[in-house]
Amino acid sequence: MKKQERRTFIKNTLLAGIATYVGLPMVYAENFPTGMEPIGLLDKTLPIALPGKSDKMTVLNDRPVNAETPAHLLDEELTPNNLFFVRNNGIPPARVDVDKWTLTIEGESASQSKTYTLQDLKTKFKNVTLQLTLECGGNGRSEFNPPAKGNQWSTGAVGCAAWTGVRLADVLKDVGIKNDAVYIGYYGADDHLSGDPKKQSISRGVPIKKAMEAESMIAWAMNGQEIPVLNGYPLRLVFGGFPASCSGKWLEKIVIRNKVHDGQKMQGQAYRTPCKPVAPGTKVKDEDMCIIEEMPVKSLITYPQTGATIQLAQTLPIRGHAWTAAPTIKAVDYSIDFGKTWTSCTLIAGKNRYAWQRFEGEIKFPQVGYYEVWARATDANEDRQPIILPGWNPKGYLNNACHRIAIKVV
Ligand SMILES: Nc1nc2c(c(=O)[nH]1)N[C@H]1C(S)=C(S)[C@@H](COP(=O)(O)O)O[C@H]1N2
Ligand SMILES: [Mo]
Repeated sequence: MKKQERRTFIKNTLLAGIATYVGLPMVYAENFPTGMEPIGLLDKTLPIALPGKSDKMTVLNDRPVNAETPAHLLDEELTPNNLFFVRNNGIPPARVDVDKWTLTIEGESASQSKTYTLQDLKTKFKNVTLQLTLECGGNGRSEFNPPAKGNQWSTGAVGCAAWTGVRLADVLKDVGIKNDAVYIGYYGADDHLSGDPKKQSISRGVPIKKAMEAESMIAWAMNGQEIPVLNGYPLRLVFGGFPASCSGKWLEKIVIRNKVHDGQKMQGQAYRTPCKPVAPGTKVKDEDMCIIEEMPVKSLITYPQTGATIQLAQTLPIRGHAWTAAPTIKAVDYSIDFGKTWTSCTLIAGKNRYAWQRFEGEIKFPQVGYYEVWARATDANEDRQPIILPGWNPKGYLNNACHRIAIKVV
């Protein structure tokens, strides 16, 4: 990390009152003089810990913060808060006063403008807890060739948590939705990287039909705890099945629009793929790019860790999760012969729609050697993961190729 970047990063985390130094909170951080660097951090050999996050995460960037989760650390039914991936486009709000936090709903297709405190949301509407999978549209980007610019996510920009909050539909209905509503857009309290208060780092949204789904939420808790600062504390949107970029963090405002929301990163090439497939490397005009809506079927092997060694006499248990925007996952199969034959796994039903589903299998290997275990999910729409790579696209979105792990049988 460059010195200037490091300084800004430290200053920002300090201001947030959430500075962590090798995983510990910095006590009395509010007294620490601005412009001074903690002596511990001047020692470049010490790792910088992300606030509220495990040091086992892979940090891709620290300004803005982007970190993903190694596959074997996603083995639990629900992703622990300290292991849930982070994708920030800007700088999280410096200070959050929960008691003063408000959410305003307005827009040309809202019958009125209405502002709620967190307490209002918690008490006026039915509280729900749902297991929802969030996956960044760019997860898997690192495999595309020619490479696409942006965070080089491998497989870990995904997680599934139990989110507690209210249904977005209940709140929108309380405000009143005009007949001409087509989209909702969000605004969060994070700052643009430039520091310009007039600029948004990101302001995306979803079609009104998606907003009104029973699983579309405004959440204040994650796995029964406060949402980590880096994941949107104290309030965020959560939409399963759509790119996670739609799930606005540090949520302050929702606009009900009479046209497709035109906020930051809704236009141009961002979060869009070519409307018609293109050859790898093709430059595609903005008007030929379409907004990503439903995320494709996908799965991840979370046990064992890639590279595991087993004895020939042993049976290898495997497991992982599969998810889709379709109503359910229908099947997960595995192959140990590079896709020639497939064996079906046991599949466990999800708690609710958009929860990822556990799959399990047991493998007996025929002889000593190097193997790969490939997993392939098929959903209720009969959509199935491609073995190698799906269609190339300029920004490297939607890579739902089969996950592969290496196994040594000795
Ligand atoms: N306000 C705000 N919301 C945001 C973002 C952001 O930078 N600012 N990033 C988006 C993107 S691109 C993704 S993939 C998800 C990531 O959510 P997570 O960091 O909680 O995993 O948040 C989305 N919501
Ligand atoms: Mo994202």
